[in-house]
Amino acid sequence: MSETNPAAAEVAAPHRYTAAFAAEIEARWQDFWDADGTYAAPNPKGDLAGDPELVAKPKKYVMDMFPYPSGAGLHVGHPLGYIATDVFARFQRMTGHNVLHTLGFDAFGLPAEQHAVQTGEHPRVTTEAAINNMKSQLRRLGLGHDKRRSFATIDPDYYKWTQWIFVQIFNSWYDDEAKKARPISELVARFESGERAVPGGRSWDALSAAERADVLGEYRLAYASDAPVNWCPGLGTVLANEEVTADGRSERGNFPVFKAKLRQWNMRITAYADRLLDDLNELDWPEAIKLQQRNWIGRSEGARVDFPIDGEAITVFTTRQDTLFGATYMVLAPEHPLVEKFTPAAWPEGTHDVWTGGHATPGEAVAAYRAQAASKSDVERQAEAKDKTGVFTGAFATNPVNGEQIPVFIADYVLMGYGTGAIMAVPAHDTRDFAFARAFELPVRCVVEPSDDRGTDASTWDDAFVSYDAKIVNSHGEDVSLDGLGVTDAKARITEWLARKGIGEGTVNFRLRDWLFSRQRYWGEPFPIVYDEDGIAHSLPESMLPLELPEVEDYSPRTFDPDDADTSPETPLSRNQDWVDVTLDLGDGRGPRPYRRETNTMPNWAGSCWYELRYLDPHNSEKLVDPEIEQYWMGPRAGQPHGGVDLYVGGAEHAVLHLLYARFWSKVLYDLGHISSPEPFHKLYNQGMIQAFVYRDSRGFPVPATEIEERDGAFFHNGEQVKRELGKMGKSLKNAVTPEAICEEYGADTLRLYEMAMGPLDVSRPWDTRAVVGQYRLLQRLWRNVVDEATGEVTVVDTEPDETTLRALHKAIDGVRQDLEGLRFNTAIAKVTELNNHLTKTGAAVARPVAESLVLLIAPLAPHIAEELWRKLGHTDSVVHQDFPVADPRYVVDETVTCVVQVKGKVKARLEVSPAISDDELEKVALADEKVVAALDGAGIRKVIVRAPKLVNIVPA
Ligand code: ANZ
Repeated sequence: MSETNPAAAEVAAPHRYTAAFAAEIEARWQDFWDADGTYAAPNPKGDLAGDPELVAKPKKYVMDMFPYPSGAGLHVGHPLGYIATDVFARFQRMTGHNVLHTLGFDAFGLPAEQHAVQTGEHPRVTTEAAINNMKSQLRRLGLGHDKRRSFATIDPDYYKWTQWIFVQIFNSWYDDEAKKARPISELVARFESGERAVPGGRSWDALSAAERADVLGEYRLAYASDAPVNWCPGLGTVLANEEVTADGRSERGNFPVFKAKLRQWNMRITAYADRLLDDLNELDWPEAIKLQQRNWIGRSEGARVDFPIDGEAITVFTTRQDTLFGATYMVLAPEHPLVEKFTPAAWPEGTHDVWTGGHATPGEAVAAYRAQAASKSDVERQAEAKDKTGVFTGAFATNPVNGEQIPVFIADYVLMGYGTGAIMAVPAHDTRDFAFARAFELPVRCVVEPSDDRGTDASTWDDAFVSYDAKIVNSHGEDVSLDGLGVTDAKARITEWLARKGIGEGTVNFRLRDWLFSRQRYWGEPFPIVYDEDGIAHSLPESMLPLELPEVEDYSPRTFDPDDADTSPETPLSRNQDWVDVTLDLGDGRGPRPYRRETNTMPNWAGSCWYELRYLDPHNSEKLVDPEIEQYWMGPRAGQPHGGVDLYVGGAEHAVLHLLYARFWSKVLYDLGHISSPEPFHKLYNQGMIQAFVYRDSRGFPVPATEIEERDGAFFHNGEQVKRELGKMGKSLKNAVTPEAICEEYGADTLRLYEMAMGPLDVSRPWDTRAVVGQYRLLQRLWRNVVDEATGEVTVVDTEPDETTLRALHKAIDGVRQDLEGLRFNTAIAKVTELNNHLTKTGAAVARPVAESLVLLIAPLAPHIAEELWRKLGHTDSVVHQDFPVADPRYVVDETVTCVVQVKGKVKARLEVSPAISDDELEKVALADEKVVAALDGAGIRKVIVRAPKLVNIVPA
């Protein structure tokens, strides 16, 4: 601002757009919107039914990944996505859509629980306080949410349905023939009638209740099983792999961690692997995220092959059955259940010293190696660079293609949880097998012809030759030969041969594992499961939901002697006898009986697996969502064969887990007929991150970013020079900027514009508080183009705009429309700015239609000032539901003028530019021109004289 004395300026211009004025109108309009229900999106029926005209419009469902209500509140980085969806939603409202946009809270979470453990304060209390704080922070931004639809996942009214969904999943199985989930009662009926054989061969009638439960447990989509976990007695809890250090101790507290088997709930997501993969093709998601999901699901086509041993067989999974003739040894995972069985009492005659690991007997060697492997995580075991370790089991198996006896090893690079937990090793053509073979002096046999000049004598090679595009060699047996075939043909031929012989078959293997669904925590959804006296799990009837969390004295898990591996977790819920041991009538005809409740809780992911459905019908006490309402907002339609939310915005860090789990639950609910959309999110968009500068002192500690002085490009804190780097924004790095601070200095509209103008939405960008003022000035100029700062009167005139202005206007309308639809908010703002500057530059009073259009153009981005100006322009209704301007094509076609660019006074280029181009823009275009760059030939620039739109004169240094 040119004024040096703001107070004086306010006297001269009492109606200027200032921060104080912005604060006043913003609060006023936010109150108005709340009272008016401006953002209420009507449902076709039910308690949120409304305006039939709006319901009749095409729907747009715009959604954010909802936040965890952290006690620290929001910094300016958090709302980037929320502002973006808000702008988009507003634009959609103005282009004839019934728009659903709201925001809830993902409120079960570890921080509140840890706080509770430390202070004894109920996590609900801290969580609700955090929610309220965030709500008021978000309200200040002027987000157009339908607040009637907001909820938190900790609300019993919400988690009742999370539990209900669990019950549906528990009571269903995946029918591989129909390729969908069905009620488990249908499976029971088939077993009863004999239509389907009961595994184990007995009749259903002959099985005890417990045996039946075990059989069904093998089918249920939610099932309990003994899962290997990282158990840390010292902390009293099970840890994720990432929480365990390389030497097998807890990251937090440095206690020993043991591999233990624990009864845990799982979700059979693997049943859906194929559908989760196939349906990705129909989704409008970033390719990078689709790829991550595909890799995570990890579909591998290969074969299972039996290697005979002692009258039985070890089955391997391989993706390279074409290399069977090159298999010179086998490896089992150390935990493989057959290891003991085939391990002989003594080393066979002539066993190589390096194979025994220095142990006297195979039994000893195996036991020692198993203990060593148990202390490592799967990630460490798979590390490529790692030295290959292992030990011979003393056993030999037969390679079925050539009858060769090949040694069987155990080694930790083979994982029990993948394939069959056993491999045939082909050292010539697999990098890990090659390293192992060299370490254990095992034969390496070339069966895939190298394309380089190394030759086929693999004993001389330095590394494996890995290729899918080569010829098979050295591969012929009695009745099968693969020699000369390409990989694909060789695979087909050997697979057919294996199948004919009954020793193998083609198979598909997935990397995807079932989803471990139990947590030993307090602050999560209780399982709607009770166990009867036989230990059989029963789901609670709907009438007993929600099952609420009990009040407890102590939120911490019980801890044990850190070295005592024979302990097991005791969850906070298990200590509440009154809650755990109950007598219930489950309505199953068995009458009241004693039961014990499940005392684990669900993982944090549960609540976010289906929240898009609850926003639709948040108060429905009869159903999770009314089918007609679900169909209206989510159902399949042209271009969206699987239905889903029209736009879902959030961080790329949720590429797999959350998005995969939510897709899985949708598919189960779809299969069971509860919803019409098998996919939750049709279009996904990942916003970038707002980064911030971190300033570190000489010791490397962050110092407060607000206390930094900049001198000649160097940075100082209390006189000491500090280093600047780009990092995350946050309290710990002392660089957090709150939205309140920016709102107070400039207003929410300025903050919104700044965040949207910083760069393309999907790109990360550094926050720069000093740059915010640029958007503030835009709003001030906009205000001045419509309102007299001295009198507060509207200055627009009822005249026809001139031709240049009409062209500038319609080009802006055309561009902004496309940009807003395409989420290119930064360029939309540039176009609004250009138009606004054009009006400022003409100096004349703005024609009413131009002013009105300008206000409508900026309304999605800066809704408060738009409402205020709209009102000032004489309208009595809100700007929110006005029609977005439509460009008149006559004025959009480009009219250009020729601009001459001179370097050292000589004409070097002629540019066709818009007559409305600004000096700045023209200078940029000229300096970027190829011929100009060539003419300058790397010389610096002393001066650029610009006379837009006709002349640019460059004086080189
Ligand atoms: C023989 C072979 C020869 C293999 C060759 C590879 C190359 P993806 O693509 O990830 O599915 N494998 C199988 N089960 C394993 C386990 N439990 N732990 C570690 N490795 C395992 O990989 C499949 C390949 O990984 C399989 O094909 C097997 O090695 C190995 F020239 O069999 B292959």
